[in-house]
Amino acid sequence: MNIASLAAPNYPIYQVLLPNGRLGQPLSDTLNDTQCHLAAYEHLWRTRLFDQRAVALQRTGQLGTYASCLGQEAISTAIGFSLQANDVFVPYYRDQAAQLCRGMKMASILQFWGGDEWGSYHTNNQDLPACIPIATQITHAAGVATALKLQQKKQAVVSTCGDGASSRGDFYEALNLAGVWHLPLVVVINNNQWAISVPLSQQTACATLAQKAVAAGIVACRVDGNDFFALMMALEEALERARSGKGATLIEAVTYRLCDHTTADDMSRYASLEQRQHAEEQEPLKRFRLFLEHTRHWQDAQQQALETRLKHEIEEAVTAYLQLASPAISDMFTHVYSHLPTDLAQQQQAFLRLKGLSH
Ligand SMILES: Cc1ncc(C[n+]2csc(CCOP(=O)(O)OP(=O)(O)O)c2C)c(N)n1
Ligand SMILES: [Mg+2]
Repeated sequence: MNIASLAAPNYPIYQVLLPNGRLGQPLSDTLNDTQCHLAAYEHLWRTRLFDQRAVALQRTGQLGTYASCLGQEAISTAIGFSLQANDVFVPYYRDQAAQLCRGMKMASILQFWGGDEWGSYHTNNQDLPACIPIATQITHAAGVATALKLQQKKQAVVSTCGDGASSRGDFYEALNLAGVWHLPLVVVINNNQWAISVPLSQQTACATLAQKAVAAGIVACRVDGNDFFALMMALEEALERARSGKGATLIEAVTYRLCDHTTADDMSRYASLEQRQHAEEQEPLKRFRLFLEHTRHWQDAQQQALETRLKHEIEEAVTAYLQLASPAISDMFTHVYSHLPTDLAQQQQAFLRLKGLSH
C-alpha cells in the first residue's frame, strides 16, 4: 500500500461562456433563449450599478459598513434565476443579486446595510435574512431543508457562503447532515480567493473546495463563478436533484473578489495588482457583453440606454431609503428573537435605563 499515491478526487472547472464571449459548449435547451440572455445581462448590470451606488452612499456617510459583491454578480444572479418561487433561499452578505431577483426591494437592502435590521425582513416568501456570522446560515439551511423533507414538499433550499466559511465547523456539520438525511439542499461556495485578507492557500490545504463534499457523502462540482451559463446549468441540475429526492449538492463557484472585503477594508495592502488585473479580464459582465455583441450585435447605444434606465431605478430606491425614519436605538434588541433570552432582556433593560427611556 502506498497511501500518498491515493489521489484526491479531481473536479475540473466547468465552463460554458469563455472570457472572450464565445461558447465553449452548447447551451442547455432552457438557456437557449434570447429573452433569458437579455434579462440576465440586465440583472447583472442592475446589481453592479446598485452595488456601486451603495458604496458611494457609504463613502458619503449615508450607509453603514457595506459588503460589495463586485465580481461575484453572476453567482448570485444565477441563483436568483434558477430558484422557483416556493424554494427557500438562505443567503450570505454578498447575495444582493439573488435577493433582488427574489423580490427584495433595493430600499430594503439599503435599510439593512444602513443599520436597520428590519430591512432584511421585507420578503414575501420564506427566504431568510442575509447572515453576517460566517457559515451559520448553512446550518439554518440544513434545518429548513429537514423541515421541507419531513413535510414531503418538493421544494429545494439554496444556501451560499464564502471560501473562508467552508473552513468552519458549521459548514461541515451542515454538509454531514445534508448527506446522511438526503436533504433537498444546494450549498454554493463563493470562492473569491480571500477571507478578508487571508488568501485561500492559508486557510485550507484542500486542492479544491468541492472535494469537501466527499466526506459528507454528497455530490459536488466546480464551476467557473464568472460564467452565468455554467452556473445556471449546475444549479438547475442540483435543484432538480434536490426537489426530486436525490439529495444535496455542493457547488464551488470559482471567482475573485474585485473589491475590498467591506468598506472598512483596504485590499491594496495585501492583494497583488497583477492578480487583480488578471481577474478583471475574467469578470462576468465583460464576457456577457462580448457574448451579446457576437450574438445580438449589442452596441454602445443600447448599453448606455440600459445603464441610464437602471440608474433611474436605483435613484428612486435611494430616495426611498433616505426618506426612511431612523430606527429607534433600542431596536438593536429586536427582530432577531421572537422571545428575548434572559441575558439580552437584562441588557435591554439596563440600556433603556441608561438612556433614560425606562426606570
Ligand atoms: C463567526 C464569525 N467569525 C468571524 C467573522 C468575521 N468575518 C467577517 S467576514 C470574514 C471572512 C469571510 O470570508 P469568506 O467566507 O471567504 O467570505 P467572503 O467575505 O470572502 O465573501 C470574517 C472572518 C464573522 N462575521 N463571523
Ligand atoms: Mg472569500
